Amino acid sequence: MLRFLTAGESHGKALVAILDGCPAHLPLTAQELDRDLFRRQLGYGRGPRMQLEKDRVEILSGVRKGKTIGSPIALLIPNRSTELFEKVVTCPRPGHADLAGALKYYHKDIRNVLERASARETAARVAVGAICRKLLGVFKILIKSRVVEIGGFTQVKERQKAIDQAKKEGETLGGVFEVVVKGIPPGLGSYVQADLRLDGRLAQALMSIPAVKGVEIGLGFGVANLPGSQVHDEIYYQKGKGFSRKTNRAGGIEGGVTNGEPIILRAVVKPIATLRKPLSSVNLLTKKESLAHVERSDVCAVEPAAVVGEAVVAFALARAFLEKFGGDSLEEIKDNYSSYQKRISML
Ligand code: EPS
Repeated sequence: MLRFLTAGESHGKALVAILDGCPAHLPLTAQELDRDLFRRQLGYGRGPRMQLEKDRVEILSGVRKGKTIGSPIALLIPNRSTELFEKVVTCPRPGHADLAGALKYYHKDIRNVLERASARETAARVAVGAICRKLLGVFKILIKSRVVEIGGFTQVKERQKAIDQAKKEGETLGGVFEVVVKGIPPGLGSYVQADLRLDGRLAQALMSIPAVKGVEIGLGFGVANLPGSQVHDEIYYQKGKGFSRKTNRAGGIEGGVTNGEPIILRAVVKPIATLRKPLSSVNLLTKKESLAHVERSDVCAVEPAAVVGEAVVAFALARAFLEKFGGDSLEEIKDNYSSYQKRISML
């Protein structure tokens, strides 16, 4: 089974991840993972931290002579900016994990919460996702993302203007991003058990990204006011070409199973919880009314969230792909995949 864990605090020594269950003989270099780490650092409205960091991954294990060997892949991404690690925080920010985390773990210093709750953890997930993307790429499965809107604006110039304005006002902005997956075979996921449904698994993956508040698949919430004939994708058949659709309103998943059409996912990201013009809060120690903690942060993180979206989708799909075609080596998986392709062409 493909699985991973991450560890590391935002201003601690490093972020780490272990990806377990990756098949042997997948060509892999740290530079390939760095490409996605670099993309995650971009985006209009990011804070000063991204000027300080140069996220690069070191592959500590699981790769030999440029190829995976089937053993766990351990990844290390050092933090450059560690100076805030000792600074005590006592005024929780509404919208962050600060208060809920302090109550849950009985922390009197919120630093103990925010260091791990920070979206910086997503750097480790992006590195893991980049390996999954590489694996899926062998089977010509491609994952892309784009920002749909920020602060209600779709055009890049307007979006940037809105971010500039928010920054001036000490505000933050959210938005929507989309992830599209092409080349995915039919048959990933399953309808036979709740936890195997791929739509549920993808929604969980996207919802687990900090600040994501909602996920749509295909038409998503748009189906609410449409009749069935405008929601479902009619089925056609051509000899030699097989089954096809003229529309993809389902977003590539029916009954929790991929149907061979591109997977289309959208996620809404809330405005970041650290406001330079802080919201009202209460000091954890004195219980007196106080303004929420202000710490260096981003004004808008929708662009990096889209890159993280690609990564978490890559992991969820790689896991489902290996469930169906899994083997211990790439060669074994290729055999399984091509025999399945041959079989479904005979249906
Ligand atoms: C982030 C690093 C953080 C924040 C941001 C994401 O760095 P710092 O706290 O040192 O500025 O920029 O974290 C948050 C938005 C958050 O809510 O914690 C990163 O690497 O993506």
